[in-house]
Amino acid sequence: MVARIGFYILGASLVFAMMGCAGASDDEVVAPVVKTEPVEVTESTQNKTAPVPEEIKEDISVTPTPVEIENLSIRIIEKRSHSKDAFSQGFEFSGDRLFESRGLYGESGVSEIDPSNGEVIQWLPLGDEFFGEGLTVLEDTLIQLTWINGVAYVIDIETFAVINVFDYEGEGWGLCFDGELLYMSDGSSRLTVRDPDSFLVVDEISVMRNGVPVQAINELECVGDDIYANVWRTNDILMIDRSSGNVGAVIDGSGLLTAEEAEFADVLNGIAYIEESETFLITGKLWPSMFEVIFE
Ligand SMILES: [Ca+2]
Repeated sequence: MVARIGFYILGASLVFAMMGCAGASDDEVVAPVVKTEPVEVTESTQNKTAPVPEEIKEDISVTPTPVEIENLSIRIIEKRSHSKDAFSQGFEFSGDRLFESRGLYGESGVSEIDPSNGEVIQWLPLGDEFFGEGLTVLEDTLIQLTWINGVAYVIDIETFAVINVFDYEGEGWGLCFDGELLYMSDGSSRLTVRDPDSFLVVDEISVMRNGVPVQAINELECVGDDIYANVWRTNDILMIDRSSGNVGAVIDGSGLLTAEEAEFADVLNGIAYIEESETFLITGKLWPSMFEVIFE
C-alpha cells in the first residue's frame, strides 16, 4: 500500500508538473483528489453537440452498401459493484488488471480498479481544466485522451507516472489498440487510425450502419478484427468491422440497471474485453454497477 501511495504521489506530481500547475507543491498532493465542490452533471458538462464536420456530411453521399446486421442481446454472467462517482470514459483490461478513465472537469483521471468489486487500487488525477476521455492499454503504458484539450497522456502502467504527451487535432472520445494500430473516435462517425509511436493519423474509417454513417461513436474496444463501440446517448453497442467500418452487429444494452440504480446514472459507456473467458465487462457513466456479459 505504501508503494501504491508512493506511485500515486510520483504520478500526481508529474502530472501537475507537466500541466504547468505551478503552486501545487508536493505537500499538497497527498491523497486522492479531495472533492470539496462536486461537479454537477449538467447539460453543459456533458454537452458534446459539436457541429457535424464537413467530411462527415460528405459521408451521406456515399452509396449505401447493404450489410447483414445481427441483432444481439446481453446475457449477464455476473453483476458487480462500480463506483457511482466514476464518469466512465474508457474501460480496458491488461491481463487481469482493469483500468478506467474518468471524465468531467475537476473529476477526471485514470484509475486501476479491482474487477471483482470496483474498488480503486491506483488513482492519477488530471488537472481541473482537463476532461478525461477514452483510454487504452499499449504494451506497458496506458494512453488517455482528453475531450477538447487536444492532448493524450501516456502513463506508465505500473507507476502511473506520465511519461509522454501526444498532441492531436479535434475532439477525443474513445480509443483502442489492436496490437498494431490505435483507433480513435471523436464524436462523429469517423474513426482515425493512428500510429502508436507518433499518434499521427495514418488512415480513417467511416462507421456505417446499413450504409448510413453512425454519429457519436464513443468508447471503443478492439477485439480481433472488430471494434466494439458505445454510441453516445443510446443503449446500443456496435460491433464494427475495422477494415470496412461496416456495423456487423448491434447489441441491445438497455435495461441493465434497476429503476433505482438508473435514477442518478448517466449513459451506457465502457466496454472491456476479458480475453481469458471471452466475455465483456461493461458499465456506464456514474453507474453503481458493472456487468460481466456475453453478447448472444
Ligand atoms: Ca474499452
